Amino acid sequence: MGAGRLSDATLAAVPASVARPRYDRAATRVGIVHFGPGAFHRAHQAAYLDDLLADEPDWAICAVSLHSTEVRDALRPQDGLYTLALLGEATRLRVIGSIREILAARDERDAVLARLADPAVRIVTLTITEKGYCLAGDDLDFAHPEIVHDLAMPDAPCSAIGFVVAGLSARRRAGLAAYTVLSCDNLADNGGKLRRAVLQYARRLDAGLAGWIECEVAFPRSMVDSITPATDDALRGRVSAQLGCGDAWPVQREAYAQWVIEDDFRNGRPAFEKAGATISDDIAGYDRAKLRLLNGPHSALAYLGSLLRIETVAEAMREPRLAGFIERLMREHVAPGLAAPAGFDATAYIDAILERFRNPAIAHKLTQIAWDGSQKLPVRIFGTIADALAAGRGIDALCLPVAAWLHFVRRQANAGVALVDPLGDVLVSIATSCNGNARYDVDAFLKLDAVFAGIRGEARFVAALRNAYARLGDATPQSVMKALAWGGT
Ligand code: CS2
Repeated sequence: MGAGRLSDATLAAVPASVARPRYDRAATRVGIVHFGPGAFHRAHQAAYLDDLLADEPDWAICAVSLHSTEVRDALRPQDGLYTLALLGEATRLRVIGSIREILAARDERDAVLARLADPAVRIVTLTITEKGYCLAGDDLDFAHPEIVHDLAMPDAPCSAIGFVVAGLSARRRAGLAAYTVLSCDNLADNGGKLRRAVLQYARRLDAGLAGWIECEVAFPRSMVDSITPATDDALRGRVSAQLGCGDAWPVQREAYAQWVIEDDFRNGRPAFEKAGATISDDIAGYDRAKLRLLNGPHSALAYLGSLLRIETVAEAMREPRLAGFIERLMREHVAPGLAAPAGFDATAYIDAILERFRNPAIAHKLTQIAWDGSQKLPVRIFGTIADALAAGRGIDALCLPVAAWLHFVRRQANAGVALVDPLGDVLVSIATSCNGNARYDVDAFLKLDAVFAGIRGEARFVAALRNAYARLGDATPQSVMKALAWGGT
C-alpha cells in the first residue's frame, strides 16, 4: 500500500486530476441499505448516488455483504471511500463517497438489522446476482439451505430474503413505514420475482406480516447496465500510483452506464433521473432487450470463447468467425420478435453493444462471465428460444451457446477446474458421467430441473441441443471453429 491510504483524512491530498465527492460526507445520512456491494454496485448505483448526494444528502448507502468480510475489511479503513476507474481511450479516476457504512452480516448481523429498522432508511437495494434470490424457477426454493435456516431462525437471517423480511417485520412491529425494495440484478422482472419470493417466505412465517408486506411494500423493477470487469492487481497498482496513496479495492467499468427504474416508491426516493437514470414504466421492454441482446451474447462469447482458449471479450471479438456468429445471433436470432420498449432501435442498440464488446480498454475476462451459467442461461437465452419456437423460427444458432456451456462444464470437470456455479457440484457429477455421445450427454444434463425443467418438454429444443452438442465435437478449438462455420444456419 502506498504512502498512507485513501480515507477522509487523505482525500484532500489526492491529485486534482482525480474527481472526488462534491459534497460534505459528514453531512450525509444513510437512507439506503444495499445488499451485495460487489464491484458492479460500487461501479454503478453507488456512482449514480454519489452524483446526487450534494443536493440530496439523506441518501447515503450502508453497504452490507451477506457472505464475506473482504469488502468491509477493505473499505472500512478507507471510511468507505474507493476509486472508480472509468475505462476509455483515457482512463478517468473518481473517488466515490456515497458508501458511508459497510457491514458484514456474517459477524455484524445485529447492526444490519438495526440499520434496516432505522426510520431514515427508506430504500433497500440489492445486487446479489441471480443465485442470491434462492429461486427454483420463479418460486422461492424452500429447500435452499439459507431459506431453511432463516425460516427456522427468522430473527437471525443469513439470506437477502431473510434480512429484507426481518427488517420489514421490525418496522411493522414498531409502527414504522416500510422501505421500498429495489432489485438491481440481471433478472427479467427482477422486482416482481423478488416480491414473489419475499411474500412466499413471509407467508411461511406469519400471514399477518405477509399481508402487510403485500399492501405496504413496493418492489420496483429496474434494468442496470455497465460492463464492469473484476478488479485486478494491475488496476490497484495504477490507481495507487495516480492517487499517491493506497486503495485496497478500486473498481473499474466502461464509461457507458444505464439505469432504468420503475417509479414505484412508497417512502420517497432520490431524484435518480438527475444523475442520468431513466424513470420508466416499461422496464420489461428494457430488461428483455438488455438481457437478450447483451447478456445472452456475453454468455455465448464466454463459453464458445473459452473453448477456443480465448481470454477476454475484446479478444473474442477479434476472432472473425466467433464475432461473426455473435453478430448474426443478435441480429437474426435474438432481435426478431423482441418485444422492446416503444421507439427502441434494435439495430443501433446492437451496433452499440458490439462496439462496447470490442472496447480494447476493457479486459473483461470470459472466465468471469462464465460464472453461474445455471442461473444465467435460463434468464438470458431460454426465453429467446421459447419465443422462437412459438413463432416457428429456427433455434439451431441459439442452441449452440447452450451446447457450448455443457461442453465447458464437461471440460472444467474433467480438468478438475473449479466450476463457479451454485449448482457446481451436481453439474460436475453429471459431467463426469458423460461420454461424449451427444444424446447421452445432453439427456443427462437435461435432467437438471433447476435449469431445464421449463424447456426440456420441447422436443425441437432437445433435438436442436443434441445436434449443436454433436456439432461441437470434442470441443477442441478446431471443432468449435467448425461448428461456428456451421453457426446453426
Ligand atoms: C456479464 C454481465 O458477467 C456477466 O455475466 O454478462 O455482468 C454484464 O457485464 C453486465 O450485465 C453489463 O451490464
